[in-house]
Amino acid sequence: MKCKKCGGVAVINMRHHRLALCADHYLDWFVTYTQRTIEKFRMFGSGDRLLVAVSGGKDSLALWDVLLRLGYQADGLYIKLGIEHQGYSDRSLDYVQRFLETSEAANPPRAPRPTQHVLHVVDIKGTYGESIPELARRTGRGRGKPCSVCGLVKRHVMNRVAQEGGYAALATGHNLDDEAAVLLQNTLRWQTGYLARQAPVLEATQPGLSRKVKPFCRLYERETAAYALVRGIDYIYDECPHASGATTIFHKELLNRLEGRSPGAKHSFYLDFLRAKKKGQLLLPAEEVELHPCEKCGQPTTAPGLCAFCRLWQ
Ligand code: Q46
Ligand code: ZN
Ligand code: ZN
Repeated sequence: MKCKKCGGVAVINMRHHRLALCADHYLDWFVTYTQRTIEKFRMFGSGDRLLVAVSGGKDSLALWDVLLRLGYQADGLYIKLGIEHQGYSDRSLDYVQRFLETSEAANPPRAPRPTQHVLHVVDIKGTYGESIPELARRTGRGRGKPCSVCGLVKRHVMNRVAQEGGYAALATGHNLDDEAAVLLQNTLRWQTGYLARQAPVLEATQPGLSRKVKPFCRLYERETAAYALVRGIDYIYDECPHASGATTIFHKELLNRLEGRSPGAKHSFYLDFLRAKKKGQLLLPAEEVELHPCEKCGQPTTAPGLCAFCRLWQ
C-alpha cells in the first residue's frame, strides 16, 4: 500500500478516513489531528499549563509526546500504585522516567516552549502509608480486585496535584476505543447519569475540581499504538494485572467485531453520540448533585463530612 501524500510505503491504512500514510506523514497527521481535536472541543489554549496523567503505557506517553511536540507546557504525573505482580509498578515507572530522559532531545517543539517539563511522582504507599492492593485488602472493597479503590485514589490524587500545581487542565490518554467501550457499557445499562457526563471535556464545575480533557478521544487505539511504535516510544506492553477479565475488555472485543464488519463503526458510534448530545437531541438528566468541601482534604464531595478518599484512610 502507498502513502496518499508521497507515494512512499504506507505504514498504516485508516479505512474510516480512507487514508494510508508513510511513517513521516503519519507522525505529522497524528499530531495535527490531535491539535484539531483540542480545538474542536475547546480543551485548552497555547498558554495553558497542562498536567498529563502518565502510566507508562502507549496512550499516555504518546499523549505527553504529542503535547510537547505541539509546544504545550505539559508536565507529567505518575501515580505509583504499588502493584508488585511481576514488578508492574516499578517497571511502568521506569518507562516513564526513560521517556522523560529522552523526550527533550526527541521533542524539538513545533512552537517554542516556555519552560522545561517535569514529572511529578506520587508514591501512594510512601505518601499515605499503604499501597493500593494493601488498602483494598484492609478495607475489603472490591472482592479481591483493587480497581474500585484504585480508581477512587487516582481521581483524588490527580485532582490534588492539578489543583496544587495550578494546572489549567488534567489530560488523560483515553482513546476512541476506551470511550466507545464506556459508551456501550453505559448504553446497555441505560446509565443516563453517566451518559450525561461522558464527554471529551469535563468542566471544573466546582471550586477545587480540575478540568479534565481527553485529546485522543477521536483516535483509535491502533492509531495511538502505531504512533508510539513509529515514533520509537518505549512503553510497557503489559496491562495492569488486575485489568484482565474486565467488562471493558469484553465490550472492546464486541466493538472490534463490529468495526471489522463496518469500518468506522466505533468512530461514528462515539462521535454521533457527542453530536446528538450537543444538539440537544438526547434528553439526559442535568446533574443536580450538591457538592461541599471535604472536612479533611477540602476536595468537593457529595458525602457528608469526609470524602470517600479520606474515609479510606481512617
Ligand atoms: S491500574 Fe488500578 Fe486499573 Fe490496575 S488496579 Fe484496576 S484500576 S486495572 S486502569
Ligand atoms: Zn508519505
Ligand atoms: Zn477528603
